[in-house]
Amino acid sequence: MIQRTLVLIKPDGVERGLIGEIIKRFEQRGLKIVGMKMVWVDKEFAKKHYSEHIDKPFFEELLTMITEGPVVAIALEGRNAIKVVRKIVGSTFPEEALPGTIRGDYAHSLVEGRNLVHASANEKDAEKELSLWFKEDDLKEYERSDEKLTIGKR
Ligand code: IDP
Ligand code: MG
Repeated sequence: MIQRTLVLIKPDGVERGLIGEIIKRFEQRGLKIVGMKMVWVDKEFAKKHYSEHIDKPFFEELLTMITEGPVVAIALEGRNAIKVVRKIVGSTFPEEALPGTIRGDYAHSLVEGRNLVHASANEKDAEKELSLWFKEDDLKEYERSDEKLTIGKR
């Protein structure tokens, strides 16, 4: 199934100079970048993005973390993109994340919610998050030259 999903390079990823390293991993895996921008969101916006966590004890910390600097928002497309992207990102808690994943290679502990990246968890979240972060026009349709091999027929 061809899916689209949202990835955020969180402020800690941007501030540590890991934008290129992180994007490279999705790109080289064959996922197509269909939208990308840098944004510095406010708490109101952050509350919408993290609305599912409103009752969690770490909610305030989460809002502080995601608003402490600019983030890079990326819309990715590919076959089973949601699952593939979550695998590339690795476990929420970096100490559990396997080497070879983004969190497993560049983070070692969840300090104040910082684990470099966000990735949509399922189809419903992907749809909600993509429409929050991107306008329809921001997402581009084009062909990657390798997509017959990596995406296949639609
Ligand atoms: P995910 O990002 O791997 O999908 P979620 O459970 O959806 O993980 O949590 C969203 C984000 O909230 C995490 O990526 C992390 O930044 C933060 N977070 C999760 N659990 C904790 C916690 O126990 N303390 C502080 N922050 C947390
Ligand atoms: Mg999540």
